[in-house]
Amino acid sequence: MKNNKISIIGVPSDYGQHRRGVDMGPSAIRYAGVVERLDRIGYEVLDEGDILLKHDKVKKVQDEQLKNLDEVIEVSSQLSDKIQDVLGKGRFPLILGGDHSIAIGTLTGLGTKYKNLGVIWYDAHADLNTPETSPSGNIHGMPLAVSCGLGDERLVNIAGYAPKIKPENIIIIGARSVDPGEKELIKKHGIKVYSMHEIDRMGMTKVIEESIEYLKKRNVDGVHLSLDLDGLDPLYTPGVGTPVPGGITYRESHLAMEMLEESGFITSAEFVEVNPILDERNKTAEVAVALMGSLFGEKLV
Ligand code: 4U7
Ligand code: MN
Ligand code: MN
Ligand code: MN
Repeated sequence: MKNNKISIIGVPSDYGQHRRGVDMGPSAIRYAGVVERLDRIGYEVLDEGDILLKHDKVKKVQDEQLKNLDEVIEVSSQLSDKIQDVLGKGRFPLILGGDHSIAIGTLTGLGTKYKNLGVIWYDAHADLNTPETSPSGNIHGMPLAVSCGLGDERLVNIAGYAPKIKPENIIIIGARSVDPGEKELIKKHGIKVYSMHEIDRMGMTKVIEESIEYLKKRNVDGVHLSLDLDGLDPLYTPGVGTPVPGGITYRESHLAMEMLEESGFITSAEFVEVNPILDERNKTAEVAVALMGSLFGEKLV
């Protein structure tokens, strides 16, 4: 990374989905040695601690199609403020989730600085649902749609502006569980998707080369990597709430991270959906940290 100063922000939120435990993700990733790992590569790492969640942890469902909406809004606003603070200090924001609804806050904060942000969404899912199309009502299935200005008004307008990103600046990598409404949005907005089919056919090398070319042509002023650990096959990352078989391998994922680091292109990153309760001996958090090693330029030899 060009920026030698990393700020780690933990977001212990589980409000975007129904399974308990993903709020422990930031701790699990810290125990897996994230600070030491990045420190060893030569970065100046500052752990900014966790976003403090004021709401009590007993979940009250307000709206079945937008579960825990008030809490998600609260977390998003706080995270957006924190990210603006970190960007103001000229540091690289590295966000640890928490479920993927936290990306609403991340992209809100980033959008205040980057007016043409590229987004690489590494995920088994497209996270493009709206309250109308969502099969679950879980907001972790909605962050990309919300950030494009689609969905509930209160979510879309967090921090008083919308949209946060442009659909044509998004690249989804690893998709294999996409709902009908999401497929429509992908077609309608021409969102670039490398599903498992393209990854199998083209290989990860070509997928990342094309992705970098695509975003360069779009003249992006920054690139955010949003990595949902369920993008990998559950064989490697079992500790996720919505595992889908037939996913990206461990080595393909390292290759992707290594190539993104070589591009010198990434200006922020988040690693989400690590759920220690569903995990096998912190395996998923360890994979997250290993991938961060590659993303931040750790060399094999
Ligand atoms: B994640 C789902 F229906 N699409 O909306 C939904 F399959 O952040 C899953 O990618 C969403 O883990 C998964 O509930 C959200 C479902
Ligand atoms: Mn997912
Ligand atoms: Mn996701
Ligand atoms: Mn999930």
